[in-house]
Formats: sequence, C-alpha cells, structure tokens
Amino acid sequence: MAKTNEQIRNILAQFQLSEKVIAAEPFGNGHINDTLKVIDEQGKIHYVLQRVNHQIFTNVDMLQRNIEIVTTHIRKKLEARGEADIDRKVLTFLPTRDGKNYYFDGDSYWRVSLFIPRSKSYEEVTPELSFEAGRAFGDFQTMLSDLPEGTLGETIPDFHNMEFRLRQFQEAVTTDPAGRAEEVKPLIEEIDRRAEAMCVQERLYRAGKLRKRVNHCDTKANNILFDADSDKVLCVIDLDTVMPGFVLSDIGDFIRTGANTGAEDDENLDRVGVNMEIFEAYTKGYMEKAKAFLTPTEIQLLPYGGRLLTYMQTVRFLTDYLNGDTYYKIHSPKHNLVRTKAQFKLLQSLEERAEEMDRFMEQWL
Ligand code: ADP
Ligand code: GN1
Ligand code: MG
Repeated sequence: MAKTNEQIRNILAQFQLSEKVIAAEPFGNGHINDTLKVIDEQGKIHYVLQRVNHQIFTNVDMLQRNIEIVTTHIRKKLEARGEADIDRKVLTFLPTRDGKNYYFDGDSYWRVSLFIPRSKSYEEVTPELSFEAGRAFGDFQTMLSDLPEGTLGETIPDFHNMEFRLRQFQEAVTTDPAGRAEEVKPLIEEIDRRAEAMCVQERLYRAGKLRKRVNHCDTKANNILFDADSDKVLCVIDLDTVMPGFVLSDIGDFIRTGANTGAEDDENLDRVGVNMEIFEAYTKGYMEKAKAFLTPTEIQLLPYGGRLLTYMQTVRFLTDYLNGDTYYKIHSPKHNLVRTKAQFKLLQSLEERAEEMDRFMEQWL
C-alpha cells in the first residue's frame, strides 16, 4: 500500500531524528522490503526508511534484535582495530521515541538507518570491485565468527536449506495452485534431475562433517556500499538474513549475481553466463579473509556454492511462479518465469566451468 508524504512524515516523526526531513523516495530494487531515501527540503538524503515485509519476516522483533546484535558487534570490532570513519563502515539504526528499534503503525513495520554519505552500490561489478567485495564478505563472516552459538535467531527458518526449498517446490508442483505446472514441465524435470546432487551440505551436516556459521545469506553485489571516491568497500548492508547456516551461501550468491554476464532476470539468455575473472577475483578476496576459519571440506566446496545458490534461486523463482507469485515482487506477469529461465541458463554455464573452478581452488588446498 503506497503511503502519502504526510503518512511518511508521521512515521518518521516516531523516530529520534536530528535532521528536518520532508519526503521519502524509492531507493534500490530489492525484491522483498520497501526501501526509501529520506530527503530534506534541498533534496539532500539523510536517512534510509524501510518497510519490513512481515509476511516474509514474520518475527520482526527477532529480526531487529539480530540486526542490533550484528551492528553493535561489528562496531566494537572496528573500534578495537582503531578504524577511522566508523559511522560509514557499519549501519546505524535509529531508535523510536519510546526507545524501540522499529515502529509498528498498526499495519506495517518500519525502521530507519543513517544514510551513508558519499557511498554507492553497484548492480554490475568489475574484477577489482569483486576482489574488494570478497574481502568484505570474508571479513564480515570473520567479525561475526565469535558470536556465541544461539545468539542470532533464524529470521526465516531453513532459509538456505536446499532440502527444505525442494520440499516447498515439490508441494507447489503437486498442488499446482496457479495451474502453471504443465507449462514449465521441462524446467521441473531439470530441477528434479539435480535435486540429490544439490543437497550435499545438508548430508555432510548430518554426518557431522560440516558445521553451521553465521552468514550474511544475501551477498548480492548491490548489498555492499563502496566509497564513491576510492571504490574501497565501506560496509556490508541488507542485514535481514544474517543468521546461522552453511558457509556456501556467502560465496554462492555473489557468484550468482556478480559473476553473471547478464541480469538476474535477463530475457536475452545469450547474455547470461559466467565471468570467470569475477569468480576468481571474488574468491581470492574472500579467501584472503576467510581461509583462517574455513575447513578443507568447505574450501573444496566453494565453486559448488555458486552452482548451489544459482540452483536454489532457480527453484525459489519457479516455486513462486507455480504458487501464483506470492513471494517476490514482480514487475510483469511472467517475471518469475523469466527469472527462472535466466537463473537456469546461468546454472548451466556454471556447470560447464565447474572443473576449471575446482582447479582454481587447488592453490588453497
Ligand atoms: P533491499 O535490497 O532489501 O531493498 P537494501 O538495504 O539493500 O534493501 O537497500 C537498497 C539499496 O539502497 C542498496 O543497494 C543501497 O544502494 C541503498 N542503501 C541502503 N541503505 C543505505 C545506507 N544506509 N546508506 C546509503 N545507501 C543505502
Ligand atoms: C531477495 O530483498 P532482496 O532482493 O535483497 C531474497 C533473496 C534472494 C533475492 C534474489 C528474504 O533479496 O534470498 O536471493 O531476492 N530475500 C529473501 O534476488 O527472500
Ligand atoms: Mg539489498
């Protein structure tokens, strides 16, 4: 439901803001929450206002508690390292007038963070930016690796559990609520054919050979803020899905987004493929920070992570298409199908380069 400027001003008035702001405009292109930049009379941005999608994040209290724990923990680490400019290196969320970390207006949940000035995010990245991004996500995981187990809740239970995602998919195929299963039969077969091979992490975990760690779980290229002048990473953003899970999530989603030569929803499948230079640059940056805590099993699995997260996204988009588009925001009637096809094409390209990627990992084994 769109809000008028007056309604937005009423929402903002609930927060402890120090700047006089007058309006909010759409920001970024997330698929789940609504993100707005909050401006003053001169058009200068001061804050970021977000409406949390509480159909998807059903426990907003837990979500906001997680984010507070994560940002406080990272801030302490940066202080201990003697870093300068810390307010641009970690997100700062503002309290409401009654001291809470979100506001519920009887209909939606809202939160406000400080806009990080002179920053930018990229939809498309170069190898140089990817190397920086790899270091940033590796460092992010490192900084959070000493949070005691059980500190963070699972904001979406089984979020990156492939077996769970396949069960949701099978249910959508069987119940076929939107009557679309016949149309996508060949894609369903392609997914089924790979199902067992894509649940390696869950099996290793049950066998006691893989542990859970705190991951970001949404390492899309556009979830990093770079300094607008130097192109050095400032900070990792979009913290809703930071939670315990399997380590491949944080390499996988960057390969899926950053190393794709096309768009996530490209209609022209000839454009979709894998950029090996970006895979290598991200992996190098990531390994520079993460090799200290990764086990040989995890290191060996990293290229599989790119395939896994691309497969998972194919399954999730197709599940949503079969369910009649109830989860992701769509911008055209067949958007989820277009996304599915583009992700599946990327998966095929990643499969073709799998051996080459495995060989690249040998330098760390
Ligand atoms: P979502 O992807 O869920 O909509 P994000 O938190 O990723 O939400 O924000 C969307 C975009 O807004 C980001 O890609 C980034 O460009 C910009 N952005 C978000 N938070 C900030 C911030 N605190 N400072 C500057 N830019 C931001
Ligand atoms: C969603 O909101 P956004 O665009 O950052 C989704 C991710 C998917 C991504 C696909 C909570 O992220 O898991 O990978 O879309 N977030 C949630 O682009 O489901
Ligand atoms: Mg985002």
